[in-house]
Amino acid sequence: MKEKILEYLLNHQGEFTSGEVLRREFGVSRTAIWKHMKTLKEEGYQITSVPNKGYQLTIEEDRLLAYELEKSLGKKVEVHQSIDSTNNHLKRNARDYPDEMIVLSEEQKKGRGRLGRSWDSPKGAGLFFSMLLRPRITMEESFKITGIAAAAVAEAIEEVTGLPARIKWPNDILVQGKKVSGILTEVSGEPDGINYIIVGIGINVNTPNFTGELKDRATSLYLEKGEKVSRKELFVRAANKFFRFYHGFTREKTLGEVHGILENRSAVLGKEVIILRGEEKKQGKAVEITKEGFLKVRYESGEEEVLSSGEVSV
Ligand code: BT5
Repeated sequence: MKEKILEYLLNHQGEFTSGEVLRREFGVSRTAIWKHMKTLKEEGYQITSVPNKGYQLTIEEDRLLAYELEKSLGKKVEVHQSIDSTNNHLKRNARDYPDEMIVLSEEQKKGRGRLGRSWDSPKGAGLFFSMLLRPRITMEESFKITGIAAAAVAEAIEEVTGLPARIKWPNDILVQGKKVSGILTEVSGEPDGINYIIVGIGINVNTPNFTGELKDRATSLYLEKGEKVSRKELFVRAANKFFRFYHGFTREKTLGEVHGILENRSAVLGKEVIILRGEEKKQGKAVEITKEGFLKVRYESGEEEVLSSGEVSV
């Protein structure tokens, strides 16, 4: 019912609709209408109510609306105004939510990076979302999901903004050498089979500035392009691409075209890199992105190593 009322208001933007009209249209009491309006307002919809006139919905530009995103993607989408972390939210609800469900939030109070690091998620300017996946793959294969997400985000950024997006293996997207997006893939399961995977993606879209430690290392699409970028368009494109690559992978069990994207867009390939493992630091040259999406490095000794995860700095 709530969705039906929302759709009605969306179709009547710029005008007031009285409670009585809605009551007749949907055959529910005015108290029920009032309660749905209250819920919609709590969900972040800007609804003005004026006595004797009724309700009016105003959609701000580039507002993320679950109803609209669901239509564009054909998947279940939830949009929160504020949340601790979209990854945490999916983890808490993994049992009840459908496969391929997507959760976005306008801000995150405890946005997470890898290894207990944090992800800056200020209100309204970015895209912070997580996807719940239940593929029939092994724990080892699940590593490829990060590469699939990175390829999708990098291509989507370039197609929507025209900015060159590079992938810093394994989970960062850079524009002009600065981090614009990060991916956090979390897996629940056993070595031979997984329960679910949560892929969380953060993109600095219209973030106006960065302070502190992020000042020199982070950037946003707005800062690089010099104009605002549509979060809606970027999200739909990135999610559609992700699912196209992901379905190809679960069908074929290979990365397919994603491998080429990881190679061509790599920010580390052919470069001297430092491999960080806890306290240990090793220097080597990034020589290959393998068909599995792993990074092959060659050390000064001539010894080579294939990394399936980890931390690399250029
Ligand atoms: C990541 O970790 O880059 C993964 C980030 C994933 C964020 C998404 S948002 C939706 C979903 N819900 C979550 O709670 N998380 C996911 P890592 O490689 O560990 O990088 C973390 C480091 O990036 C931090 O230590 C900072 O140095 C830097 N950083 C933090 N916030 C940033 C931002 N907004 N832009 C660029 N760099 C940032």
